[in-house]
Amino acid sequence: APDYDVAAIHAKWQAKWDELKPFATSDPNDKRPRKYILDMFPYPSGDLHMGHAEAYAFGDIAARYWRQRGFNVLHPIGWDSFGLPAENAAIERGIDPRGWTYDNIEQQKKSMKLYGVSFDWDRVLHTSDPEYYKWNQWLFLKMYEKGLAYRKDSWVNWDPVDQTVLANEQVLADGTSERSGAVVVKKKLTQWYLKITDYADRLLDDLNQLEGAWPSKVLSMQRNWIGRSIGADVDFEIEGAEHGSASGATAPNRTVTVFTTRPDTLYGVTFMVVAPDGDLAAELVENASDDVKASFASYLKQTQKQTEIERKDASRTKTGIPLDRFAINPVTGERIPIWAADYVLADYGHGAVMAVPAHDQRDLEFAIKFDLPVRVVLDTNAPITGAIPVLELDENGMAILPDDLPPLNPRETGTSLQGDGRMINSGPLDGLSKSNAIKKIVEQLEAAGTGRAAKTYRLRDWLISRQRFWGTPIPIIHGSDGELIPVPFDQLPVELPSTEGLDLKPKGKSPLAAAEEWINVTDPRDGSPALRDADTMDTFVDSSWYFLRFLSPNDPDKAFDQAEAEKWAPVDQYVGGVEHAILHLLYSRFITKVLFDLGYVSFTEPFSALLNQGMVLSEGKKMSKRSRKAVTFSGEIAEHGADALRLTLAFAGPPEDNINWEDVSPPASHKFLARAFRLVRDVTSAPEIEWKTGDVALRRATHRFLADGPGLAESLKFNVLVARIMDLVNTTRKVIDTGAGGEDAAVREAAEVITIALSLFAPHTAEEMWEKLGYEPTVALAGWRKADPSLLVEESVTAVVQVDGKVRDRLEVSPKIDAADLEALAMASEAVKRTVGDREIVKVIVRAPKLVNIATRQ
Ligand code: ANZ
Repeated sequence: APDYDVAAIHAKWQAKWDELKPFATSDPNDKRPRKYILDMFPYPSGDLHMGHAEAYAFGDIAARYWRQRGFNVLHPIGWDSFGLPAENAAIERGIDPRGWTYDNIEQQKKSMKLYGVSFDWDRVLHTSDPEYYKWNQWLFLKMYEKGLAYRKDSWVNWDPVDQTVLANEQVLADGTSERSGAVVVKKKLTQWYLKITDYADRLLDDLNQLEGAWPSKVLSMQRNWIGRSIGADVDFEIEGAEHGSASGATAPNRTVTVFTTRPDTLYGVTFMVVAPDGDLAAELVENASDDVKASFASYLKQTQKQTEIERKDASRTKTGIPLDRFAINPVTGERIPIWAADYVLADYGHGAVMAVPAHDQRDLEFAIKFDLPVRVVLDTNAPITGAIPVLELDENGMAILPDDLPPLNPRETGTSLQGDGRMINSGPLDGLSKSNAIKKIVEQLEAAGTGRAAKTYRLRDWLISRQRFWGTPIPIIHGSDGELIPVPFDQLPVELPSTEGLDLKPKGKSPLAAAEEWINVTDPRDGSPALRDADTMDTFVDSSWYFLRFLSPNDPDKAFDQAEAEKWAPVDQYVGGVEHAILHLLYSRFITKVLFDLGYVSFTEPFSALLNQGMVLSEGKKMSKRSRKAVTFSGEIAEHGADALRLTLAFAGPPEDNINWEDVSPPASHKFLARAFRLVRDVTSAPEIEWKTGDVALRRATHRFLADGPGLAESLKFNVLVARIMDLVNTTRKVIDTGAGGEDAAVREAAEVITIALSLFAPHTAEEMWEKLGYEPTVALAGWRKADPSLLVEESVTAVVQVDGKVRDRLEVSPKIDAADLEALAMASEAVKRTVGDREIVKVIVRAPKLVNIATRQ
């Protein structure tokens, strides 16, 4: 359209929004109800890309929708600005990561403004600002006070490229680093951990609250990640070492506890397996013969080369070595050999397994390979339904079972016996089903003090130390006596030093350790020389609570204002990529629960609803930073304008689906916007027009749209809502061109409703239309109109029913009713039935939708 000047309209309204601040949320007297709509904040690596374009389009549609519904909407943005890309770029170019980071932030901020996102620009935060990371340190110290932050020495995931440790969550399924792509190796280090495992049950159980509000895929990924297993801990005595210590004395017995999900199989245990890399294995071989020690040492070396993923791979050929030590089965008193094998993991359960080869596939393969006994204790061929028969006992007190089929032999078939059945070879458990046997054996173990019901989780504590520069310094001082001294709260933040003279290159040790002036401090206890902790925090600490900082982003005295948190939080709608399904969301949920326990918030889940937008693909590939194709955010905006781009993304399909850029058309979106724009040009009536008049069919269409819109927006069916706007534009155009014309009141009404609805998707165009319609800015706060219920009922006409020429009934029917339906309705009429009685009907004449004439013979 000649007067639809895309560039001018965009520039004009972006400037107006900066001036009018219609999206600010700081007025304390604002009485509107509240909504908190949050987009996951970006990492400032270069300019925004198409993935951002999609996510921010959807978050903005939600924010703009709720404003139209009369809500005070908090829609903030900030930057997740600590992290490795900045540091790596700084190393590459020999510059300070600060410059790179804040330059990129400026660039992205500019792009967001060009995109017309309705952020509250008065609440911006950057996690790399000391004003922000001070509160990471505060949070850390609060958790340290509560025993939720601790240091331990253990095998950690080491990224050999980035030269830093990684959390378990940062190691991909193929054993590589999600950051650098390098194969992750194990390294023993003393590191800081946050005790997320204390919250495992709550993190799991509270997912039920999110059912239906979060994508089910994310819920199940979180459940699997936490991985709760229910079973029992069983204590096995370990016989003292035979090859005594140097003094010749035999080591005393000690107890080893194993975790099992199948305590019912305790009578089928024929050996024990411990993790080669656990403390237990080291202890068991301490007094061993030189032969055992040597073979153990070489097996340990071999184990350490394996990734956790490889060790968990069930298809691998089993390996292991006997430790020449023995354990005593607590219920049978049997003496069983102890082996070390890499399929047992040091940090799961207790790092030791009671092996039941008849019923566990890994144990069976191991037993077959090393010729260890296999004893079936659950007959999976035995019937388990029906009443449990009274069993006869043989001379050994074992039950004689009325079996049709003999139990299968796993050693012959190579397949362990799974499923339910009846216990055999299990003394007092014989004849019981699996679940009854579990109940009974756990009771017995508890009574004897040799075992107890127990749970184990896949979730590990959150390792937060990073040996890198560009992150939050850990606010701990190491005294010369090894004491850990928290930096006093009033000395926070512990600020990062300047990079002058610092070599940031990764070398396995934090670059901060070499910052002489920074690292050397005095011990707060006595003024003696002491050292700062040289590591920085995992940046997922920064993003675990940022949604709260937005509520009082400039508060110098506290992390966030509790009263504001009560008003706004939790987040009503969170929007972001599914790549955060585990890490960021799990950590935020954890920290929210910690803050709840500390009394800082009154809710236990941070994000009430979650939308994972799909990806924008080009030629079937993700258009991320790494594989960026010709399609760029800035390029698309320059070519089509923000509105056409946003509309294209919203119209492409359900927001959670991926979009193939080849399948969509920004030019078509532009054409539609121009068409909508021309409607407004053709409205010739004044704003103060008398409503409730004009073309009735158009009014019905407009009010049907008003009635349906909210349901579509709230169920995030944005694409359907766009299609409905397009329909209404077409209907209105027809009335202008071939019906009542641009002066008709119904045309103005429709055009105004279209403009308000379009403000969700194409806000610049909608503002210009609103102004052309004769209103002051801003259309963003115009308000969604109420549908008139009288225009929503379907139209009806009155059909007359005559019997032998006399009117007997009148029926309200649809004008579109067909003859057969109308005849059926007429025949079903009580009045007609009464009149006709048992007379014979000779003829029925139907003129739908107005008349039915029934002739009878007397
Ligand atoms: C005896 C048994 C018999 C087991 C049986 C299973 C089947 P999930 O379900 O994953 O929690 N296990 C325990 N600790 C282990 C470790 N550190 N490394 C490797 N495996 C370990 O698995 C629990 C089962 O995995 C436990 O139950 C134990 O084997 C094994 F017919 O105990 B079971």
